[in-house]
Amino acid sequence: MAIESTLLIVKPDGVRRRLVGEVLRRVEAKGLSIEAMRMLTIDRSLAEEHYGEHSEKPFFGELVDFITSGPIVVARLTGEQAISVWRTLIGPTNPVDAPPGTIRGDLCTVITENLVHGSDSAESAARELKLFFGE
Ligand SMILES: Nc1nc2c(ncn2[C@@H]2O[C@H](COP(=O)(O)OP(=O)(O)OP(=O)(O)O)[C@@H](O)[C@H]2O)c(=O)[nH]1
Ligand SMILES: [Mg+2]
Repeated sequence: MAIESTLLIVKPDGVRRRLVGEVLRRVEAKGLSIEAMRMLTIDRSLAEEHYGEHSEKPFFGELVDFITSGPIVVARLTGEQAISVWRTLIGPTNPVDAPPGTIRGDLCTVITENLVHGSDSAESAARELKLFFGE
């Protein structure tokens, strides 16, 4: 067993489209535990820090505009190999390529408005959980 924790974000499109419950239903049905959760609207400086690895990319401005455009839901998920399990539930970055059965494959079509975020490694999970939950 390798119990891990990871960061979930339901992005502003997910909140606007009333898909928070649908996302959390899938998380819980899979067997991950929601150990902490809150809703907030993030400012540009937190968004730029969270997505710092993409600061030189051409889509960075659009990404920061979008993630700060309304309330998001953040949660700490814990369970067996939670980091990769959560990424598998989400599906590939571009919803056009995401297979049915994944959150992005079932529920969205546009790469910027791809509904949810999941930490992509143990290092990212530790860094991102500290940003949003201080631990
Ligand atoms: N317009 C555009 N947006 C992109 C592109 N690549 C990534 N993004 C956006 O930037 C976000 C972060 O990119 P990545 O970290 O590489 O993708 P990800 O890990 O699947 O997505 P997150 O869980 O949001 O971090 C993605 O969720 C997309 O919304 C791209 O080529 N074009
Ligand atoms: Mg990412």
